[in-house]
Amino acid sequence: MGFFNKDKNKYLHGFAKTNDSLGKKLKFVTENKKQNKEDFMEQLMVTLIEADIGYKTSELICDRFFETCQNYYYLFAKDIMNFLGQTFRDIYFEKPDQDIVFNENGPTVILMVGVNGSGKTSTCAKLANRYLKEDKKVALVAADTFRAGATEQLEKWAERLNIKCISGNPNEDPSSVLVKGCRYAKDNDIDILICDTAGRLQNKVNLMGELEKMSRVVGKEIEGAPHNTWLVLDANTGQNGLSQAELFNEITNLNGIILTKMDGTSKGGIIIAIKNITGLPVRYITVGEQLDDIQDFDFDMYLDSIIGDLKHAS
Ligand SMILES: Nc1nc2c(ncn2[C@@H]2O[C@H](COP(=O)(O)OP(=O)(O)OP(=O)(O)O)[C@@H](O)[C@H]2O)c(=O)[nH]1
Ligand SMILES: [Mg+2]
Repeated sequence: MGFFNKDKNKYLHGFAKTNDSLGKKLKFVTENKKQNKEDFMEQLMVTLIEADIGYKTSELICDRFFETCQNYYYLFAKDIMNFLGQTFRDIYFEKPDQDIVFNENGPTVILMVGVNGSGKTSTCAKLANRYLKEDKKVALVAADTFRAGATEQLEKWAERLNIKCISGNPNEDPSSVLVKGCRYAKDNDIDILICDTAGRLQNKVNLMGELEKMSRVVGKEIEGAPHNTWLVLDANTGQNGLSQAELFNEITNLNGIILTKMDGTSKGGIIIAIKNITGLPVRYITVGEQLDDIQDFDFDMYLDSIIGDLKHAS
């Protein structure tokens, strides 16, 4: 087995459950030859919705698929999977992915936001580890001054990674901790400053207002900051993830999503739904609790996990 295959297998491991669910169900639907066209479309729709693709996007996929296929008298399962793959791709790339923003003239500030328990703090550590391996100088900011123990949690990760963590006091204004973080980063030639924030529900107006303030103050310290504001989204939250993405985006100008706990969900369809509805690209996925359990999101690999078995279809 060549290096690429090994790497690919490791990568596909992150989507193992998506493959088990969406991929296998699609294969089952497409290979079930006894059904008529209407039954097939209905089953396809149900399968897509069950995989968290959401009603609106599932309907779009079915419409596109129907349009493409209506000129064919008979379709082999392999062709159906091919058409579906192409439809997924068309929908995903309708809004082109923007690259991650890196600041050429100073520290790049990444603000991690999301609801409680989505994986923000541990993802800060995984990202830091990732950028350290790329020889970047990284520091963390513990701007979750709200939850008891949150600062210590990030400080522990920083200690493990042997990097600086800028922290505040309990209940200190998180914006003031961010200002300290930005100043430290400028004074110490930090390349990447990763800022953890407190978990907040997207419908809590005052907490969302606090996020807006945080974005504003870092912009006054470092030009263009925050260069990246990423919503950390638990892949298991299903359709609520869409509402999180939409509401956080209204307040903070998100430019990416990190999808966590992909190792625990079979519903990877949310990726297509988020991209279709919000235009936000998935930057990374996390697939476990270890520092190395973070992967770049690669659409081709993702698609391969869903329809990669099509060569075995008849
Ligand atoms: N299995 C698995 N667990 C994860 C993953 N990412 C995070 N977790 C776990 O999810 C739990 C919550 O993670 P945190 O990083 O503390 O989440 P948070 O968003 O900072 O939480 P709050 O600060 O309370 O809002 C922890 O037990 C993590 O180890 C993942 O990719 N896979
Ligand atoms: Mg946290």
